[in-house]
Amino acid sequence: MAGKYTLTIIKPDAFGAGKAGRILAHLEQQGFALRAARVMRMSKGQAGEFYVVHRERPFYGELVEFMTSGPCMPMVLERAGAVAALREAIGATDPAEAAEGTVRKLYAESKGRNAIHASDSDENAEREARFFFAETDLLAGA
Ligand code: FUP
Repeated sequence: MAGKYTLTIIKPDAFGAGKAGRILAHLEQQGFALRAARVMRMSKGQAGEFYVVHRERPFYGELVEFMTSGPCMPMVLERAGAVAALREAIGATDPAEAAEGTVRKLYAESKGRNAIHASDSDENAEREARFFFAETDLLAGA
């Protein structure tokens, strides 16, 4: 799936505030096509594993708490140059630093509660898509 696909998550702050539809519409307007989606509440184990690269960081515990605090919406999106395009569309980690018109500028509350996740490389997009979706779910959207 390299190149064309990326993995995003509408995080519990945005999902719980009823912003999922607006965020997806915003991304569709920028050329992203929805290829797989689910609504789920992550377990502590799942969130801890998903963010394992951050396990030594001071915010790790808070991040796992937040990601398990309510339902979220993982999705696979397709677009040319998907990973870089989505990183640009979501904006900086801290919404106070995010560019105008980005998802985080429009919808995020804070650096910790920042509305959306996006894979940062093709390799991680593949790993993260497989974390949430079965092979058949991914094939269904192909
Ligand atoms: P991003 O790729 O923009 O989502 O940011 P990172 O991968 O650096 O961080 C992952 C998540 O950890 C962020 F979305 C929010 C959280 N985080 C904090 O809560 N505090 C920080 O200082 C950095 C990240």
